[in-house]
Amino acid sequence: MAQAVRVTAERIRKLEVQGARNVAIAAIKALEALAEETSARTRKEFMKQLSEARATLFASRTTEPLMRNAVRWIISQVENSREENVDALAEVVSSSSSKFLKNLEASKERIAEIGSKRIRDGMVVFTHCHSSTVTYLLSKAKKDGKRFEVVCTETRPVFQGRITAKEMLELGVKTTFIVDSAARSFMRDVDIVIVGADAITSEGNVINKIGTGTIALLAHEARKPFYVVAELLKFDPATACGEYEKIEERSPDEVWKDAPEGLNVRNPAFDVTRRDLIHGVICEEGIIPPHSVKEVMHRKYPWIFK
Ligand code: RUB
Repeated sequence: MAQAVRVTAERIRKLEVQGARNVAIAAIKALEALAEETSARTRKEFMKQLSEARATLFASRTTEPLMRNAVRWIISQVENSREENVDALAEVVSSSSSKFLKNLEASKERIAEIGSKRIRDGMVVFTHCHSSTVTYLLSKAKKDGKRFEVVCTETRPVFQGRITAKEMLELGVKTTFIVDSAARSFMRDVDIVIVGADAITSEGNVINKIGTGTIALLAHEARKPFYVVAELLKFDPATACGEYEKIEERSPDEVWKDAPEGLNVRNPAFDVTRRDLIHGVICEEGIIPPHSVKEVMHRKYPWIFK
């Protein structure tokens, strides 16, 4: 097993790399490193190494279809190539990786461009956890001269909300930091809720950090618009074939390290937000209703269904 892949998978597992986009980017870079350092002498050996890398990366976090789509697509480009020479195959990994990363970057820019228009002067924006897509959108709004405030949750058990809070402060955005269970108390004072996504299912439900589903219900109760910002490649094609998106369950130690013996401590990392609670998915194709994501995928990324 290539060292770069092993190290990356471990960093992803430990949350040293966090958020669906960053996880996907790290996995792509690990494949690039594998291709650069490969000891394989034949096409067969190289394909075996790629397949082992795929299994290791997929196992690092369960609920990350963007990472799976990226790794699958890059490996499929190698499979489709007729090259026998390992250097040439490594070059396919490198060029496909660059192409995927470029597309990911373009999507991020487009999402920020579209989504930042929803931020109006004087708004209070509520967000949960840390989504690099959300914070990039907010930084674009700030650069465009919008004046807004942010309320963000700390996001138990591992406090990714602190990353969001620090980024917002660095941007010069007035930010209020709350415990997750205070969400309802603040919902009536905000104007819009914007969260990221880890996965979008074929029904248009969204999977994001645990607590997102509750926040969507609170937004519904308070009649506040609830938006999800996500690259379309967070869609999981397996859900169109009947699979459920698996929800990663992490170590109970993250919740309570020295919990009393016999106590059942559970730590699901994500939850499902039903599509009827979502105002719109802000993606690279515009703001679309969640139930139409699958159709848009058929048009824009048909390879995903193969
Ligand atoms: C992060 C999380 C983020 C999404 C989207 O969870 O739920 O909202 O991954 O992030 P964790 P991005 O911290 O467990 O990875 O927009 O950066 O892809």
